[in-house]
Amino acid sequence: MTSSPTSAEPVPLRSRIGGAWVDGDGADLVDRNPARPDEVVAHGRLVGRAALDDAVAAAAAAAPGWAATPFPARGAILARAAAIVDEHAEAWGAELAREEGKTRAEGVGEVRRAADVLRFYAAEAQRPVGEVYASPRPGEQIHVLHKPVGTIGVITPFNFPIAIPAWKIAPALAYGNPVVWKPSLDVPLLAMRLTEALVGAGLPEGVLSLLLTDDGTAGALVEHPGIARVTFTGSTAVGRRVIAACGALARPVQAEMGGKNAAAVLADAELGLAVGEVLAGAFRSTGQKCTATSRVAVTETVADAFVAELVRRADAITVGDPLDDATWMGPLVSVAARDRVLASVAEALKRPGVRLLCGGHPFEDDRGKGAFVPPTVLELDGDDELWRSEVFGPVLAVRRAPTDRAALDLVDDSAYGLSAAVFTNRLDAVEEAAQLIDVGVLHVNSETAGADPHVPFGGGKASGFGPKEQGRAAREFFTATTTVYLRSAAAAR
Ligand code: UN1
Repeated sequence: MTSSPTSAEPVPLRSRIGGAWVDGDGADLVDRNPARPDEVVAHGRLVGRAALDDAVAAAAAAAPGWAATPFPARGAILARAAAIVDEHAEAWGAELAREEGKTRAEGVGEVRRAADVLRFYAAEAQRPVGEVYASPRPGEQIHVLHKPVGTIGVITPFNFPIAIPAWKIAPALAYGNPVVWKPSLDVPLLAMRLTEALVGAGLPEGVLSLLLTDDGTAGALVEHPGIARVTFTGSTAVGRRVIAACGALARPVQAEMGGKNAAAVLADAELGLAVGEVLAGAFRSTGQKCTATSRVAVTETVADAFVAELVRRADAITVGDPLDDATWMGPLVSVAARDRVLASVAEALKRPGVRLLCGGHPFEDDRGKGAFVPPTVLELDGDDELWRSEVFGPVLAVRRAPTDRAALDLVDDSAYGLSAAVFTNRLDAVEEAAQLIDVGVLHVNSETAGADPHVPFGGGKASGFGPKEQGRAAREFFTATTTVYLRSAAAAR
């Protein structure tokens, strides 16, 4: 592995409570580089329950003023934050790569994506803010107002340290709500950077608090009496606990959870394209996307050619330091994640009908000390745990199907329902896939991952709960409607 171009002093980490940056007084928070776990990227201490209460109180105090701030003025703050994020895209993208493990190019791309999201919601101020319906009664109109709901509890995962927070926090703020945010402790530095951008853009005191805190305090945030709604992205197991806690309180919740996304490669597919897209879907961000491609169903007539090319190209992927421009795939987020992924591959290989086509073993060179796992492809003869359970790493399972229709059925055969891809030029097969496959996002001739900022995102079944994210869909979750029957007294007489 080549050496890192930077290994700066650890950055001091701080939470933001109300209007102040605060050093925690709880447990140590050590943010390590998963490529070289000895290297500390950032360092600080956690805050606890008292900080949560302070943050919620500050949000409550700031809520009326923020709701009353004209929408265009709120939008202007988000637009300034977008500019600050863009200005720092290179530096923060490299920090993202160092703390999370995705490549520098992906890190910079993600930071720019966060800026795009902020700009989208800044522009919400220029779009309609409600609806007007005709009334059956003379002299009356029916207006539907979309109003702020109160303080939003935001819980975000490690895998998109700035983009996912942006697409929750930007709409929450745009529609007039304060935010109390608990990010993944694997990526506190980028959480601090997004907060810096929003504070630097002039967000009033108390409107956004960032809590670098433990899971216990995150649970208390979900149930805190001062929180109006909760938006969560993370695993299905944790998401279900968040949904249950909110359900008991009749508190609206938006949960974006796991995936077991599949691609169908049909008999007429352009195989070079399909291989490239499946590799990107499976191995970009080291497979750590809820939208990652972790299964492929390929129609028998093209299976030999597809699998041979897939394995040849997977084996040729350059795995190494995310800051090295020659690297195509970096490490997993942590050594613990590496051990978990390698163990699930080793377990799978003990079962009949599971064959390793490439990867699957730890690296024996320097990379063995880091959180690296090689791109791993396995072929399954039939149903297997690997077809059902999310691994959240660079592990791809392939199955052959006797017909195109059988390949689509295999794609739909999942408890999850986030994303799918189909490779074909047949319009009737696209139509069949769209009707048949129960997913929130379907890609035709492109990888299962990816989400543009202006269109709805999210899935069903074990993948998602509550209103969709992104674009205008977000408004449903971050506002409450009041239907106003509006009649003048003169018309009523
Ligand atoms: C993408 O595919 O670019 O946690 C976005 C995740 C999703 C976002 C995926 N919420 O991976």
